[in-house]
Amino acid sequence: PEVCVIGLGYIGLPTAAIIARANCPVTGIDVSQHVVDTINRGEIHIEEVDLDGLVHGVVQRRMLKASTQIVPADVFVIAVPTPFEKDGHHTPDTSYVMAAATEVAGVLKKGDAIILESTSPVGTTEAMRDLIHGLRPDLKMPGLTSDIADVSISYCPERVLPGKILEELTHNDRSIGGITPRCARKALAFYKRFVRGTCVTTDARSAEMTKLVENAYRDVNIAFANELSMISDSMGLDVWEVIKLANRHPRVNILQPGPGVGGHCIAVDPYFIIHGAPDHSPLIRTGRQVNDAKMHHVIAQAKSLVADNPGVKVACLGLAFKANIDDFRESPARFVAASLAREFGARVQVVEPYAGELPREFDGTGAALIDLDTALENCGILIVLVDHDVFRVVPAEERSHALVYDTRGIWPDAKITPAGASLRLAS
Ligand code: SAJ
Repeated sequence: PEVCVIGLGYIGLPTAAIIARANCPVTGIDVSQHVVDTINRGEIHIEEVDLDGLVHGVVQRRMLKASTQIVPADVFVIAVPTPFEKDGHHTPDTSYVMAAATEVAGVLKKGDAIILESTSPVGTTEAMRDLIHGLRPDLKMPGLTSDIADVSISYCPERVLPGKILEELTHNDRSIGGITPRCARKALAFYKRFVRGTCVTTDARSAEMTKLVENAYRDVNIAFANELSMISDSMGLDVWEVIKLANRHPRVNILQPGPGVGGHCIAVDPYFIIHGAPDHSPLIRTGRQVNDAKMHHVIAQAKSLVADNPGVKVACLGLAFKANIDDFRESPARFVAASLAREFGARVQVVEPYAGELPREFDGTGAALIDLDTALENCGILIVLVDHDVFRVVPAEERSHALVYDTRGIWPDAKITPAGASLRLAS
């Protein structure tokens, strides 16, 4: 089939490239002319392991091209962002999905399949169907007619991990939710072309909820670890030791505390559930609050460590939202480092091997981006915010001179809380 992938971001572009590799001609649609031009040159505008080679290859073979204009196709895959509104209520914003569906409606023909991949509140796929129904009364829509529908509409979320997107797009199992079972079967046949994991069919609403539940589950579990870290701090206990020991229980598997939860998924998707069922989601809501509070706890602790040691240079290690990637979106590390830079100015340095320059919020603070060796030589306070492998392997003797605040537990020999660190300096 001819395929049209709408939205060429972190999910859409790798998906388009993998479909193209499976020998389906793909047109990728994006609102950004820059993105379209970059891809048509065989280059990419995002960083992801092995994506550049793959995109270059499929563009050269003319299996993938990009455009700002929608084109007719047999299968439409929608992978546009679904943020939430900054209205204080975290209301899900599905306007990009509906705008994409409106575009698709303009070129839709009998026999086509539409697949929504964007993380979406429960009911979005049906709302999209209703919108298209209004725009194209000439086509019979699934779930609204007892006849066989003219088009199929499904919800098939991705569940890939940034940094492993290509591998996980191919090998992860997938939930495929049709508005009707017939829609699901049609989408299943499409995914079987390029997915090696097991594809399980269900209804669209269950598939929508499944995606949200996966990320809410992880958020709540990280919140448990973060809450433990704050409890342990207050009791003078080493949380990493406690978790390591507890995880020896055959049915306990506690995640790792950190400086908060970042990225575009785990810190967002739980709100889609909370918004859909506000009276029945106290645990999920509290999980979000705990993870946000953890970041403010880290800021407060880091600030008191820096304030208690006047004149000592500070290195913040890491800005990315998690280890070994160059993604700085919604990153607690970045927020903590910027907050320190605003308060302590040029005393604060940042080490981020994955960044070429500091983000804009550091402008005017006096903070500088330095390399790891310089930080180890010049800084008497090291604040570990990201567990990049390059930080993890720094030997103890290279950092033994420094006060360490390790929010990720990467240096088990230097697990010193700010209180402990001040004590050590004083002695
Ligand atoms: N984190 C911790 N402690 C942990 C694990 C993670 O503090 O033990 C933090 C990370 O540092 C990061 C945040 O949580 O700030 C999220 O990182 P992550 O690796 O848990 O997840 P993402 O955002 O990279 O990708 C998630 C994945 N979802 C799940 O694991 C349930 C991925 O499979 C989804 O496809 C992706 O969200 C998405 O797009 O929805």
